[in-house]
Amino acid sequence: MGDRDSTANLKNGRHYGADSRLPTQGLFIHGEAVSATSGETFETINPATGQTICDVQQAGAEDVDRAVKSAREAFKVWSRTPAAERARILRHAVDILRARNDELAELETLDGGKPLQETLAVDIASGADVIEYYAGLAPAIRGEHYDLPPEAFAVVSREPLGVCAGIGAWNYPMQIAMWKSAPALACGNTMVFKPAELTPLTALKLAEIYHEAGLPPGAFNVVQGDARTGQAMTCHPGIAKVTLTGEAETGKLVMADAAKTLKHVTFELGGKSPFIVFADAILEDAVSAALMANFYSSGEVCSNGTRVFVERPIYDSFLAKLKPRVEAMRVGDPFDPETQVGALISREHMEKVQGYVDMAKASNATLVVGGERPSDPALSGGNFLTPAVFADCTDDMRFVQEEIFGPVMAVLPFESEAEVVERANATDYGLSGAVFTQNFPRAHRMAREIEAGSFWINDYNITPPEVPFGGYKQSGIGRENGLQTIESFTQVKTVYANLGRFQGMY
Ligand code: TXE
Repeated sequence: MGDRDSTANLKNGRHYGADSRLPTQGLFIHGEAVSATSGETFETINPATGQTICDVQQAGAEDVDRAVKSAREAFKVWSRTPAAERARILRHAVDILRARNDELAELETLDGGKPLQETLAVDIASGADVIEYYAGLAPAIRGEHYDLPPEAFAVVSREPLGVCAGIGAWNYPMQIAMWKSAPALACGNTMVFKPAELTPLTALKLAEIYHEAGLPPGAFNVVQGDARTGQAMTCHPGIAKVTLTGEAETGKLVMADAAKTLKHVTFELGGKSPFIVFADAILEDAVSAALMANFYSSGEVCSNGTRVFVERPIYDSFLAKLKPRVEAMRVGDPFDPETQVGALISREHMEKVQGYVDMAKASNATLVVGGERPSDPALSGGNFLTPAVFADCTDDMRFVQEEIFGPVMAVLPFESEAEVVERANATDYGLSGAVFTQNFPRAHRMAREIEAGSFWINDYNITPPEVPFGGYKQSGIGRENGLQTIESFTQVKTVYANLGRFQGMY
């Protein structure tokens, strides 16, 4: 994929641009780029132009088997590597990631259509921070000793699981690869990772960087492909755990396949989260946060607060302040540093989102702004939609109940705290939520009452590595980040030692 960070490769100061074309991409197995044996390829398309970036080789079952066998070999070495050494290698990878932040951000923008102003600031950095966090924890992974008088003791140790499968979604491709591999590798596991077929490129860079940092060959392998490749992983007997980021329906399919060999699973799935604004909120902050909670990454964020509940007394003023802010948002070329709303991931996904917009227009909801294809002919080849706001929504509307995963905000009035809690929880999802209020007791009552794995008070979508992230109900199983995640990438062994003679019963 082009020469790495050689300045000669820079074109107007960039490694990648809207017109970048790359050679065919393959897999990364046992420390090197290799070709798939399936013979099948698929294209990865630039969402902002509709142009093909490159062909990518589809990994078949035999390729997955090769990757798993390589990872099992690597596990013998990596699981026996001292934790301090594992930490050093992971920290070296962090240094390389940070040094190559801009190059990797440009590649993420090329492949995913997200604005460079986002990928430069968040996509690589938020992953590198998590790798750094787990590198720091690796040497602290320990067991316990129990003295069992008169002549025994027990030792409880934490051991890695083995080969883990990471399966990523397309909205934060490299961050997801880093959030899944960091705890896995810190705990001494090895990983076979499959990025989403719509965004295959940056995971290969992560594999190269891990290898350059000193990870043993096979400790982090990358296979490419669609659900078929994913299924070859979730059914593979050599995989001990599956960690998936994707839709809830995909989670159910993966859980069923993983069950056949009783694999450990962690799922980060979809959401339709409540964003609740009380009359005593700082209105300007609530409006700014609602914009970020609905339109960041063109709305393609699982934890977005897409059901915006506004207390009746400020309902009109909230909308009055919101509308001009949305109208002013800059939709366009994601490589333009001024662009705030980039392209949706694919033509198919854009049409799905447009379908929800049309559904909302046909309902009794009021279109406040947006939901159109931009008029600029230069954008006609890309998957662009202007950010949409619908007001006067009701809970029974399909676009209010279902995850759209695009720039569509639903605003709903409410009269009381008890009412909004009941309505906010009336969903099969439970990923996130937020409240904007200056009333301290009420803020904490809402945090307690809302059924979600992450809840923000007067903020939104802040996910530091120290705290766990994940969903209640059908938004997921398990957590990513935080201390608890060490437990989901290790297993506990109890060793009981008898210092005396065996005391038989017979
Ligand atoms: O998901 P898909 P997408 C969710 C987000 C949205 C979805 C969008 O809410 O619902 O992800 O991402 C592979 N066996 N989150 O469209 O289609 C597939 O190839 C094995 C939540 O990519 O579910 C891809 O790599 N694998 C998240 C991956 O699963 C299968 C944050 C996801 O595909 C498979 C970001 C199968 N049967 C997005 N079917 C969070 N909660 O943190 C598909 N795949």
